[in-house]
Amino acid sequence: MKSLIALCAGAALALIGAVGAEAGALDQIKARGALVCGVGTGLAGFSLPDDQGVWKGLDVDECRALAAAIFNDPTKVKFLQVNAKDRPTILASGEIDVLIRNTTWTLSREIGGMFFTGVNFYDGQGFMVRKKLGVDSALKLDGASVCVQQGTTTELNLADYFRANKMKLEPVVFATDDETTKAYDSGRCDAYTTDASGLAAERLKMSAPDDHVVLPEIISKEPLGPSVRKDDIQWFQIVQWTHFALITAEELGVTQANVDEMLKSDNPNIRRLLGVEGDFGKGLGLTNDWAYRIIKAVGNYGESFERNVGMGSPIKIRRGLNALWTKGGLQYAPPIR
Ligand SMILES: N[C@@H](CCC(=O)N[C@@H](CS)C(=O)NCC(=O)O)C(=O)O
Repeated sequence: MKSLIALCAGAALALIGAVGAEAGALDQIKARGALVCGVGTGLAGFSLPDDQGVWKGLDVDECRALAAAIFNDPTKVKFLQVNAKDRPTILASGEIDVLIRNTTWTLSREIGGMFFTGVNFYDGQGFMVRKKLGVDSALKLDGASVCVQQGTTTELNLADYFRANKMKLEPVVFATDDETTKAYDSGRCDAYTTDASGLAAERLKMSAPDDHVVLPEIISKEPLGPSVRKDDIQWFQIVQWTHFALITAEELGVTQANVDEMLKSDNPNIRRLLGVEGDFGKGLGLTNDWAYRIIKAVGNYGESFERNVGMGSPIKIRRGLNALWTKGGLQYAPPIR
């Protein structure tokens, strides 16, 4: 009996040893020398390579902010394009460290193993139609054919909305974003539906953008944010607080241009954010200047928003729900203290 207990204890210890020996995400990323970020297949403003093949966008900036926090180098990221329906499996497979791809935080996704760290863009689903269709409300789409992408919340909300309003729906479903927009553009459907941010971005791709109108209804809540696997709380916190650092920097007026000057600030909140005081970065497993590195590399959240999707960008999205909480919006970060 004694020897059996000893054997069991030995086996248990070996098991604990094996689990303990498994490197966490942060160590794996450091050993690899780059973060692997799952992004969209090409959505202007969120994740799209520019003419030189350099990835740009609001989601891309969150990936770069993570690379800056870890390596002090925002270029140490490999971008993997992930199609809508493949998101849960690719995240689960370990091929990517984090998914930052206009992905809506829902209960079923979280139950399915995608753990959302926050919301980097508050969105909602809308519709686009041709002006010549003469429709001014989504409630007038009874019997319409609607182009929609497979494996999205969009597909589910569309069915709910038509059912709830007792309208007949003819969904025309495509596997990729590109196929969906091309089909609508070629006249295959009466309407096109996706997140409002996606409508603003995809409209630019249409052969005659001015021939289309976005209808006033927003039919759902689409809180878009990064997600990670559930097995690594340190990594979860790094991804979560990287976004909070971007928000906090905006709130405190710390920008890419003034961050070096701000190191001399007397404001205790700024001193803690930039690692002049406290051991917050080390507590996350990073260095104390983690947020300084982030802001130096990509700027604060407001700067990233304006550059990628804001009124000065081709996409022209207002801050709206994505304004800071101090300006009537929902973007809010817990205190760094
Ligand atoms: N937020 C929705 C929809 C996300 C989505 O995949 N949208 C489309 C159209 S905007 C898309 O494919 N986007 C990006 C891409 O593939 O690059 C979801 O999480 O299911």
